[in-house]
Amino acid sequence: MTKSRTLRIAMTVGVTVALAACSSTATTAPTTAPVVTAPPVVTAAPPTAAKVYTYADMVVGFIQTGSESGWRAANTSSFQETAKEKGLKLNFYDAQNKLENQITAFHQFNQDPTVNVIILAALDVTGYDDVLKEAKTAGKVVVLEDRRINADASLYYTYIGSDFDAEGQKFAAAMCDALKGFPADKHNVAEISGAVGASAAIDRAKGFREKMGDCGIPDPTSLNLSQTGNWGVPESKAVMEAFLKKTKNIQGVIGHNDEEAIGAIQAIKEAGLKPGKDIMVVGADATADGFKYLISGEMFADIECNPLLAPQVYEAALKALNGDLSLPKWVPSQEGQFFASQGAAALTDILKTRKY
Ligand code: GYE
Repeated sequence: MTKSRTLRIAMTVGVTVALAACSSTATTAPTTAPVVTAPPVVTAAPPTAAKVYTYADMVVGFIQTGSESGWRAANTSSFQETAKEKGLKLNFYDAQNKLENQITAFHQFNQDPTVNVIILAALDVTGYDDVLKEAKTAGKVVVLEDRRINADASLYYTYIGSDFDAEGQKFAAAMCDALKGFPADKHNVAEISGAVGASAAIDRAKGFREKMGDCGIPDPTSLNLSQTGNWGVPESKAVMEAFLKKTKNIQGVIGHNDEEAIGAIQAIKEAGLKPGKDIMVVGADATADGFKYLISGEMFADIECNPLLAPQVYEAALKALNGDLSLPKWVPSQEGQFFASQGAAALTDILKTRKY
């Protein structure tokens, strides 16, 4: 047998032995079965079922804008009445229309270990990032109601509120309808806008400008006929008085809420003009006060904005407490619009069915 063959055989035997040795426990049955003590069976306690939150467990820190309008009063009532109905604890804070107050309250709710849900009606579209991040770190559920903000969507669960851009487009469509009887070159519309910085005002103004061209309405800003009325009657009346002192060549006015439209109507009448005839007025919110001016014919149209958001908002917060994050980042409110042309009797009947 040649040397190389002997070497090959030796090598084969060596490798075989090595493999066998590696798996010796597998091929050589032990002479006595080793006593294998099975590891102790740990009967883990059944996983504790995750807690299922109910409204009784919900403690809400609600940061309201203030009490600037009939719409706001209805919005506040919705949260207070629904909290009682559902048996949740509501810590209500009125920021008196000051952003700094909202930030302070938000921080305090973040520090309160009993609060598990924070609801914000934002005065402004910016300025909340720090307190939102603090809330996230503190594990609070945050829901935006009424107004959207410009913040990272991961910092809140969802926003429940109106499509204000769509409302602005409804302003324009209603005003185009109202001006049908006016010459094409007599479509000058004044704008009394909501509080500066509020998403409701920003987006209603934007929506109006997207559609005003449909009937040749020039941009109120280009006519120097656009100014905030800060959601209130007195300031809006003064704004309209100033507009009318500047020019009588105004055929329409939009108020971003009913109080602003009513202030404009008061100024129009005191200037000896007839609202609903000389100057067409469109408001928003469709509150009981707005309805009165639809019924009298002094307001041509009122664009509805739903303040009764509490049931939806509390339901969303409870979902989040129970880990259900399936809602979209925005849940738009459902709303319509009303016209003087529906007639006083029909509008009076509708008003009887409304809560605000
Ligand atoms: O139109 C106005 C209130 O954010 C939709 O704020 C709300 C607006 C509403 O002051 O009346």
